[in-house]
Amino acid sequence: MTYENLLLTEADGIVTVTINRPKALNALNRRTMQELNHLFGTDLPGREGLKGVIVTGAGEKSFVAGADIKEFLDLDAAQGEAMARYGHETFFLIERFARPVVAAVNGFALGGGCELAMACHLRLASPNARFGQPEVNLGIIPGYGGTQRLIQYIGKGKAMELLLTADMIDAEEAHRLGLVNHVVPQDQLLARAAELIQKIAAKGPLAVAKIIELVNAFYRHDLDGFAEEVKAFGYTTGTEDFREGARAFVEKRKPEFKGK
Ligand code: DAK
Repeated sequence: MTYENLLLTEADGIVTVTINRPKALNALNRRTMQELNHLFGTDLPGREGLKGVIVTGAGEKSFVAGADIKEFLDLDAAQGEAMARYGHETFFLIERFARPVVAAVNGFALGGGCELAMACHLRLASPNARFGQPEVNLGIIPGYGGTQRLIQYIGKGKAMELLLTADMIDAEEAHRLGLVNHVVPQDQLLARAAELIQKIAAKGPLAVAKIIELVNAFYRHDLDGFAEEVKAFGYTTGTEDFREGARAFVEKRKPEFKGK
């Protein structure tokens, strides 16, 4: 697939994905959702040497200002449901991706933009970032997981308030509530996101993938997270990486994990 709305760069094993529709404040139109789906579902999973992915928005004003409102003026109920299903599938690909995905939130993260940031594993935000779910202003509800993931990060009471009032919160408030991991000056956002991924890349990759799976399992109704942890612990105990990690500790050296 050729990417029209995503800019992709790769350095030191990290792929940076920039949503690139600055004239529309990087709003997610259909094409951009298809590109994200293809990227996380097909292009990136088998990529050799991939340490992690950074997701950001073009320019200094906006991460993603929502789904593209201009595209859903004529939607009917069936089309809306199909779009939501596709959006969920796409954001699950990100949430369940086996390597860390870090959102570098460089401005507005509204509606679908806030939902995209929440589907990532970690969030760094610049001080000008603004988060919100303003869908009720348009007479709709969040359709890309916002009613579910916002509760996971900030709890029911505050999530209910933001979803019902459409209020925006700034980066500091988002940090205080636990929606954002760190607030970082805008010119350092991508470098700090890369540092975070490099830090995780030094750990056992199979264990990292399992942790992502298990943290997500807590929120799934079809899985018992504790039972999954028992199985995954057995699995990681049986890996060469665990033997290397334990041996390196005893020998007082850095481990060299092979992902086996
Ligand atoms: N979609 C399309 N264009 C957008 C946009 C958006 N979400 N947000 C901004 N733009 C465009 C503006 O129309 C404007 O374009 P021109 O008029 O110049 O052609 C350009 O970006 C610059 O925006 P402003 O001139 O408004 O810039 P300001 O600095 O004055 O204001 C703002 C920035 C972020 C406060 C403002 O643009 C704004 O309120 N934007 C809309 C925020 C919003 O309501 N976002 C949508 C949330 S609802 C669904 C699944 C999910 C969703 C929907 C359906 N289905 C499954 C069916 C999700 C919905 C949402 O995300």
